Amino acid sequence: MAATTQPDYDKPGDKGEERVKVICLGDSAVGKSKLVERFLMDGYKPQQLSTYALTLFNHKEQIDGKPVSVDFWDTAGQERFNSMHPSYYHQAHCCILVFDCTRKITYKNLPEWLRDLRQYRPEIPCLCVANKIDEDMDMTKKTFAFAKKNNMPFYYVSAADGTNVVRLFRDAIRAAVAYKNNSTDFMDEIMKELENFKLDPIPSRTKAKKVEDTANGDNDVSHEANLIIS
Ligand SMILES: Nc1nc2c(ncn2[C@@H]2O[C@H](COP(=O)(O)OP(=O)(O)OP(=O)(O)O)[C@@H](O)[C@H]2O)c(=O)[nH]1
Ligand SMILES: [Mg+2]
Repeated sequence: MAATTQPDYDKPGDKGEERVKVICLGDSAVGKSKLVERFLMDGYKPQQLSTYALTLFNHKEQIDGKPVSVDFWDTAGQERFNSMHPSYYHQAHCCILVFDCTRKITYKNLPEWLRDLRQYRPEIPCLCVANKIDEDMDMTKKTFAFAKKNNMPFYYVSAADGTNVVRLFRDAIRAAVAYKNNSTDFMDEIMKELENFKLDPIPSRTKAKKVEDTANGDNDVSHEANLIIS
């Protein structure tokens, strides 16, 4: 489905639900699209062409018993070279900032992404993500100072095996809703939770993820659209 106008996130959805917008940022091929795919479809196909434009995925979720309609916006990392269209940032309530822990340059570029984001959305919560930990579990022993320095929650994840993906996206949605409702202490809560959070070894982790997803059974994609912005 193609659309030419942006949804208005200040207005409630068709059924009166809260609407939030979550954007993904980071270099090309860090796994932005695969992370969204893993969360929404609980699927992962190794190959995929670069995202060619903007894709918008809608997802319904219950937060504290209230229905929330979330739009995940996904764009291609290489757009940074032509500078990102301001509409991408417009009305965003939360950002997932991704790097590939097997490619140092993608980590080094994070400050630039953050600078771009802050130009348009100075206050929104931003979650920092090291993706592809399945390729090298030793990466989880490394400290990546960028997140701490910028006071961001930090997640080791893998779109390939699902590690931590549900947790990341749930936190992103909760942070987006909290931001929209002017609740300021939510990020501190996430930071505290993450301090006490340990990764399990791979086999049980993958199993646990499956059980969690089945139990919740709410990862349905009700809407996907390519948004063309002129
Ligand atoms: N091993 C491994 N490979 C991954 C993971 N996530 C993504 N990939 C691979 O990395 C490549 C790029 O993934 P995408 O999701 O298309 O990356 P992107 O950030 O959306 O890239 P652009 O759309 O170009 O900005 C694909 O070949 C994926 O299969 C992961 O967690 N582990
Ligand atoms: Mg993509």
